Amino acid sequence: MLLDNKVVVVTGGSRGIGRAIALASAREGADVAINYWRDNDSAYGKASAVESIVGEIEALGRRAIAVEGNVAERETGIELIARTVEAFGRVDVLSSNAGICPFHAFLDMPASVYETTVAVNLNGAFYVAQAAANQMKAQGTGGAIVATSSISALVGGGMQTHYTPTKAGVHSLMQSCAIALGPYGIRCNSVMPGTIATDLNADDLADPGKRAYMEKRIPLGRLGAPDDVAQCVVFLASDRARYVTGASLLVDGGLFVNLQ
Ligand code: RM4
Repeated sequence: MLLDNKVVVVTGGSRGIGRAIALASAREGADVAINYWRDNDSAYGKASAVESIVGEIEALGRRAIAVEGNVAERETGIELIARTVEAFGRVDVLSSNAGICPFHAFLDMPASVYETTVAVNLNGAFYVAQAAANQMKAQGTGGAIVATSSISALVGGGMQTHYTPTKAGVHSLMQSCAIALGPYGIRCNSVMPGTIATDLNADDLADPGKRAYMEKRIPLGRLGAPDDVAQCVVFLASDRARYVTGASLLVDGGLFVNLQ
């Protein structure tokens, strides 16, 4: 068990990649604290998925709590860590995963779309990492932070001019946190998912032409699945990556390198 009796915090853990990370962590022996943002659930026109994920983790014989809050607000991270310690006594791993990507053209993008995307994806990642790292430092036994950056940290998207800078920022945040937190034995790394089929891009990929174009661009010939990313997060969170910090891991089926 790669995360045996560890306590793992996952932001954006009720759906998509975050849900897969929460389940994969539980399967590897962890107890899990899940952050979710009910407004975001409704933004996808779905009832909150958080109740089912807690039940699925408990069915694996592990403990789970769910804490609602928008990570863009600094207090959410502080409350999330406090509730986790209250429930499980400690925090060993943070999966800083919460993120949004409301595809939108650049020239007429409202300030609200840009500012909300930055607030959730970048500010949220900063605040939650800071809250988790302070708890890990106080515990004195190190820890691991794995942020969900993106292939979009490295390349652009014409409908993602608000989003790609935040993913580049998350990547850079982990590099700097690796330096700041190394003295406390806290490792900081990021995963860079490619095109993973989730709610985040369901509307975008509902266009058969767009989906076929992306699949054709990927050497492994398929879109990624959330668990493809979750397995890499578990590795970076585990002791198998004990000498890995400040690194990033592309999880993209070869998409990034495929020029021709
Ligand atoms: C990723 C990448 C994918 C897109 C998601 C929403 O960073 O750009 O292609 O589907 O974001």
